[in-house]
Amino acid sequence: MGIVNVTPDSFSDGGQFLDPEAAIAHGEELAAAGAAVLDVGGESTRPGAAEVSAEEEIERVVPVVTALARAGHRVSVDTSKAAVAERAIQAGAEIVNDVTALGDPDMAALCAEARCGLVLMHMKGTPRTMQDDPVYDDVVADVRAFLTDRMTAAIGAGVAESRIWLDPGIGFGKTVAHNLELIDRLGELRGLGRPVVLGASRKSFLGKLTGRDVEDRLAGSLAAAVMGVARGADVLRVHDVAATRDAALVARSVLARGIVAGEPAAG
Ligand code: HH2
Repeated sequence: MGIVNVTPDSFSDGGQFLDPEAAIAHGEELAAAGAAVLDVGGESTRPGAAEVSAEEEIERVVPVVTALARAGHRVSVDTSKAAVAERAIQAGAEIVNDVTALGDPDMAALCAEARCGLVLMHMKGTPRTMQDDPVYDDVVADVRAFLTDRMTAAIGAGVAESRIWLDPGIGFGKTVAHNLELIDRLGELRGLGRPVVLGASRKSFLGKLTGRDVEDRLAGSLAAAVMGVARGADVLRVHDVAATRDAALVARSVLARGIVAGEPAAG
């Protein structure tokens, strides 16, 4: 999943793709580099980010979703507002990526009606407050319980279970230790029976671990992606699609050793 941020203030590429033409060209590049899904977002969720009205978000994302969907790409819309999701779906988006996991009471019914995909992500608190000393009993158990509850709510509102993806929300109300534990124990979320999305690309825990600024976090991002693949991630939400594709392919090839092309399974 390649990230197309149509925002002035995203943490790593804010302002770079606010112009629709630039965002569309960027989406095309990510698709050519191997992205299977283009995730178009018009509101930053970084800690402390300013809120954006639905009208403003629609103005940012709809032209980009329209162009990328028309060009034949599979598009997801990264929004927590049902009004924005509705317009993006009309414009051709096939997936709603909701970082609030149905925080908008109209979101589940909309997705049920539209028969679109739905990504449910865990967040503790709101983007404004989420990094204020997050505490968990057991971060993986808490995230798993939250995602189970949100998945039940989505299904109850008529969303087909087969259309749901789950995401632990790396960096959303988590310390460095929480993020590392979630990646290491990602397999426990796969136990919920739905594809697991991992979004670690360029995030601040990588900066804390490596001492690198946001523009120098590719190596750290790739390490997180490879560990995610090793622990069972099905979808990687990333900025650097070409490099991540190669890293993920090699990691998956190692994991698939012995079960490719009729070779006998290694013991
Ligand atoms: N992370 C961000 C935004 N949306 N969606 C999912 N499913 N998973 C994530 O981990 C995730 C997400 C934050 O990253 P980014 O879009 O690069 O930055 P910003 O929120 O500042 O636009």
